[in-house]
Amino acid sequence: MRNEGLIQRYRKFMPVSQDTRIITLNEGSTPLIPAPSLSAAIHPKIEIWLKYEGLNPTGSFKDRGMTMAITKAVEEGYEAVACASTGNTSASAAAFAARAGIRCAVLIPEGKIALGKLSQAMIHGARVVQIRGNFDDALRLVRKVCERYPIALVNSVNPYRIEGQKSGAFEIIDDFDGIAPDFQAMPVGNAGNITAYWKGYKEYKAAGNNPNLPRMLGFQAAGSAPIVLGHPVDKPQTFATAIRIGNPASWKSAEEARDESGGLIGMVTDRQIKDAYKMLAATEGVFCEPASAAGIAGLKKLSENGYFDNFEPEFGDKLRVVSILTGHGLKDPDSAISAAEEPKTVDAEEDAILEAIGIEATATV
Ligand code: AN7
Repeated sequence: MRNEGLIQRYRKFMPVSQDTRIITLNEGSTPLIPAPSLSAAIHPKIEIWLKYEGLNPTGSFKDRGMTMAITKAVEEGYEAVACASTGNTSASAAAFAARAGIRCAVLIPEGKIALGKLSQAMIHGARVVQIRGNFDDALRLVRKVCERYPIALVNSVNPYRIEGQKSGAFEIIDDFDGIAPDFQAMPVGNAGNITAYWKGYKEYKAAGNNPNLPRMLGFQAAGSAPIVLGHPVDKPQTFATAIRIGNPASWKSAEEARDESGGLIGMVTDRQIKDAYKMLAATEGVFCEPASAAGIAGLKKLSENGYFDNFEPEFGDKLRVVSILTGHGLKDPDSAISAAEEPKTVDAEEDAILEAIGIEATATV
């Protein structure tokens, strides 16, 4: 059947009526890819699957929430939307607003968003404002402006964003023929996504689709880990700019997801994130952006600390773990180029090429 987007696919779980004009880019239905090399490298008892959210239309999971948020903004008569963003929300908001034919303004922290994301917001025609401050400053400001003017706020504090994003959990359960994974690992920034997935798993269970629920494993970057530290971080730092957030809006509901599921929210260093980012690309052929690799970095850390030794699989012979790869690697080419080996430049001659590739010039096939 043709993919008509996630609102249509999961219509009975979405706040729409017969008359709602659905604004969609055919988002969702992203692949769940097995990761045998990573699984073997991380723990013999676990089976890791990658939910490749980078294959959404604007290259990140934000499209799930945005189709819903923009659909409702249009239904409620708004002619403009706005958001604060570390990049992906702005790209998605700009695209869906363009599709709906309404205006969009985005506030981003100056100099701290990946090139691909900035290019998206610009080409879709959003009014892009860079502020001399961080994401938390931007969110505070845009909330104020949207309270005062007829502009819909499309950050994940908008409840429709969560409604759309919960569809990721439905897809995972459907792909596993009605069983939720034992664990779900993911990055945590503003904490909307962990909130949404947990809501999705619970709602789908209540509707009789899955008998079980996963333990939610969220990971923040060590320089931006307010939930782990238990207090806001004034000057959040991390090379994973998508999750450079010091005061998450959905802090409380992230803690609920953690506690109700029997999971945890931990932190990983930039070094650990970078290693996981390279490992995903080099051993599984899956290219995600740095923040997205925080889930895999976290799994590796937990495994090294003996965490998985405490659990036995309930279904099947391995513990099933889904890691949400929230954004595509092409969002942030600068990070890839700086993390990988530089290309060699040689003369246009056979010998020079063979030497550069590492083949003996005298060898014959
Ligand atoms: C790739 O775009 O907050 O915990 O403004 O882009 O739901 O915030 C992005 C967040 C993870 C964290 N991975 O998700 C924004 C923004 C990627 C992201 C997160 C983001 P939340």
